[in-house]
Amino acid sequence: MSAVCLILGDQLSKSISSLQGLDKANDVVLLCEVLEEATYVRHHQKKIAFIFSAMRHFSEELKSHGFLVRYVKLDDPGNTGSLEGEVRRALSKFKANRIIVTEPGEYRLLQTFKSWPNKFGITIDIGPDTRFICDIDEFKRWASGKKQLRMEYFYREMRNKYNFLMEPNGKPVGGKWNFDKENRKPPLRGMASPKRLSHKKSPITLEVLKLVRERFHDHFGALEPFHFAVTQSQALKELQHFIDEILPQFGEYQDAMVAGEPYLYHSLISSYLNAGLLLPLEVCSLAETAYRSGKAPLNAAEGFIRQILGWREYVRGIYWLHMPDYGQLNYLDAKRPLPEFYWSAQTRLFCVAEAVRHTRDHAYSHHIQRLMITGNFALLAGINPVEVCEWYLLVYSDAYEWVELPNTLGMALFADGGIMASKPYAASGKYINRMSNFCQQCHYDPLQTVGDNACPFNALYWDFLARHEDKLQVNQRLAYMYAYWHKQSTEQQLAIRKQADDTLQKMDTGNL
Ligand code: FAD
Ligand code: DLZ
Ligand code: SF4
Repeated sequence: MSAVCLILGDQLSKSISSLQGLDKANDVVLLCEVLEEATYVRHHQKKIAFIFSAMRHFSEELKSHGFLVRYVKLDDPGNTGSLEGEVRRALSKFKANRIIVTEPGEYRLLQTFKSWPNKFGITIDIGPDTRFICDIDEFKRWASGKKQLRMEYFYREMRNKYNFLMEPNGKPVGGKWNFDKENRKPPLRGMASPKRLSHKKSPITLEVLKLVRERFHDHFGALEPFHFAVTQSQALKELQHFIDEILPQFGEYQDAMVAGEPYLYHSLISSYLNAGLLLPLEVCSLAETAYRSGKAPLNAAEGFIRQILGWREYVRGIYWLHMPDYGQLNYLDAKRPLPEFYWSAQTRLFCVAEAVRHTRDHAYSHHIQRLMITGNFALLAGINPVEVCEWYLLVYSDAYEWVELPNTLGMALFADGGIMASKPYAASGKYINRMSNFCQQCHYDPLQTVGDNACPFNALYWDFLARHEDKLQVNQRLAYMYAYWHKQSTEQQLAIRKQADDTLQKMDTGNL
């Protein structure tokens, strides 16, 4: 009897645990394009095209390595539209008596997998997701007994354990663990994104683009131009291009934002890492080598490694530590519906419109735009976390719940009350004006808080602090801002709060 080994659309790595030890003559590897996964949230068109094309290329690669592969295309006759339906069909066709999978990236699918032994009356082996550096149980052990978790301490342990940027005496290279303060320069005048690679579209990709055009044209986002890498070798080329040409500037300008420049010095590798085309340890090793051979400064290499070895592993740990309750948290009781301009980009807030345009056109915007523009606005305006999280999960090509949820619900919205972040990432227009050139092109004035042309972020920022004083004033990191707020006269406070009310009303009626 044989086994059916289900590989999900974000598990496209030959080193994935479920593929190890398969009997190539009898066991069947199943990859299936199913409507359920493409529409449980209505993913961006580029994201669907990227995943389907990468899945089809991966299936060809597996066949060339001698695996017996069953690939079900979305339009194949008989496609049941669900993973469960496709596993059922494969079990029956190949008379298999065992299912093999790797831990999925989303809690809902883990529950589905666990229900299969009962449903199918056979066993299921759920192997660990070895594409991550830190095992889920290892993270749980690290977290256990700690009153408060902080990424920085987790990151230091990972640096030590995997010996990244360490001196032989066990001290961090450069004498510091973290060069974050050197990574916050505002953009220079005329700064533009370096040239990026675009990959020649294979017949497989062209066929997928046609399918997505036909079947998902009513989903958010522009399908073309389509520049994504869809194989491991293409993804490695992009990574090498980033390391050789772009990493040296990554450090200093990580937080900068420029109109018309979605990428700047970011690596654009998250979609590849999250789909299995790249592995985190190989990425970190290349960055360390660039530093050791004098090709990249320490603040760039450390900053980049911290994102992957630190943040990426940490958010995954937080997700699995707190699910399933995590997704329902709403510490600040935020209830407003998501404004229409998160889809249409039709707003006079230039920064938000620009971030939404980048997102619509590329299924990408960089971290600071996600956090300090669309995230910050949703936080200040009190938008319902469930709606915001759904938006983030569907619009970005790198989004899966394990990474999207802690970043959005925790880091951007503070809806977990401080599990992810030690204080809300709330900021006024002053921050956006400093870190971007957006305000120069905006209808609103970042230097004004009250009045017709005042930047909406300003009054919303103070109103946010005032609204949530009962919950936030104990936070030492906000003490300075509360002291400043209390120094304002009652008249000034009332004027600012009225301005915020008017802004929210304009938002609700589509006039912002
Ligand atoms: P770079 O800036 O070049 O960073 C290098 C790599 O570090 C990334 O590729 C990514 O793998 C990793 N990384 C950096 N920051 C984080 C982080 N906070 N969490 C996890 N990994 C990180 N990232 C996702 O991969 N998927 C998401 O769905 C996602 N949603 C986000 C939602 C919000 C509200 C915020 C604030 C951040 C989110 N992030 C998400 C994290 C981060 O914004 C993206 O990883 C990054 O923008 C991807 O672009 P890049 O590859 O050019 O990253
Ligand atoms: C995102 C996605 C999409 C759009 N389509 C599929 C699919 O048709 N088949 C599949 O196996 N996986 C797909 N995926 C990725 C899954 O949604 C992802 O594996 C889960 O969300 C777990 O992270
Ligand atoms: Fe955004 Fe305010 Fe600047 Fe306009 S003025 S771009 S709304 S921060």
